[in-house]
Amino acid sequence: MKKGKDDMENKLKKILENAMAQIELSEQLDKLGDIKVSFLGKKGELTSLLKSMKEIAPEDRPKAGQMVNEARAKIEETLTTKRKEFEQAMLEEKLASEKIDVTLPGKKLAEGHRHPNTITLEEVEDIFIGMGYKVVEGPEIEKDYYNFEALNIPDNHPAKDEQDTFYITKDILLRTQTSSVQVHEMEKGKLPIRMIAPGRVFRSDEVDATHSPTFHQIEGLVIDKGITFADLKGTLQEFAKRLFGEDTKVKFRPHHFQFTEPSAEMDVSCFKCGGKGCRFCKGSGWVEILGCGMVHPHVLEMSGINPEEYTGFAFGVGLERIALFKYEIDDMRLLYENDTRFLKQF
Ligand code: 2NM
Repeated sequence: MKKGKDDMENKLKKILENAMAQIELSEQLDKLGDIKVSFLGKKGELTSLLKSMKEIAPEDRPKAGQMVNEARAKIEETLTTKRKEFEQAMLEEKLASEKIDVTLPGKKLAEGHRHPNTITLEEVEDIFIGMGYKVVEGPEIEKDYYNFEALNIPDNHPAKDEQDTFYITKDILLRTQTSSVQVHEMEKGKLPIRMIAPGRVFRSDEVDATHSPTFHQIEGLVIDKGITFADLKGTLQEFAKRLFGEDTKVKFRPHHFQFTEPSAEMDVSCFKCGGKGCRFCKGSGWVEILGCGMVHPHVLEMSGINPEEYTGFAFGVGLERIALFKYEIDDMRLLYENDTRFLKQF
């Protein structure tokens, strides 16, 4: 005797219960795929049941078929519902984890700032640009000629010793001053000249509170018809007032440089004590700030400028020296160590 549809119905009920339970208990999305295969796949339980249809009495088959189809539909529907639940939960989790609270205070960026050397340099540049000068840069590696010879410091001259530097070859060296940039500018033959040449220079010095084998200079040069020492004094006095304050006084002491004649050093009244004398100016009321002079006729001549027609003045100032004064720092090494505890103060 053929098996009845009741037997089939029981089996179907079990399969259905089993499927529902598995779907209900599944914890991951990909688990649902496995469940689908194990019930509805080619070798799945429901498919096997369908294959045993021939054991059922023919008159019961339509009903049995219908029951199997309903079961399949039920399983599919439940799988779909569960899949949507999973997807919704995953979406909610993702949204929660990516949520941005726009009312929270922003994260502060650690913003850097210019080095005290740079601040000072830009201030000096602004002063001279305001007086019609241009800023010119040149190479740190120079020919001996541009660093010494063209500046009236011939080979074997003792002045060369004072500025001993680092040689790359016998004729190529690290510049000891930025005057070399001015020689290049003079050689171009475009007059008049109003320029400053800032940049790194090198000397074979030992490191201490006021010396370093590499530091920065700003050298200035003016060449035009009828330039006199009065122009030099007026210009540098104005520079000192702009940099250190309107009440600053200046004085010029005779000095010697190879490339200028006459030459001088300029002192400014101590901006700490106003000239009364303090620890900072060692009681004198003055601090030395720069060297200067009228460009030596031989220097002009060597660069192709006629000293009968043109005259000029030049000056040189150490950038670090000014920065140390301006910010009342007592050790130059602090400017090179890049200790942020120090740098943060500016
Ligand atoms: C100084 C002092 C005095 C100077 C001279 C020249 C040039 F190129 F015209 F000859 N440039 N800079 C000069 C003059 C530099 O530094 C203490």
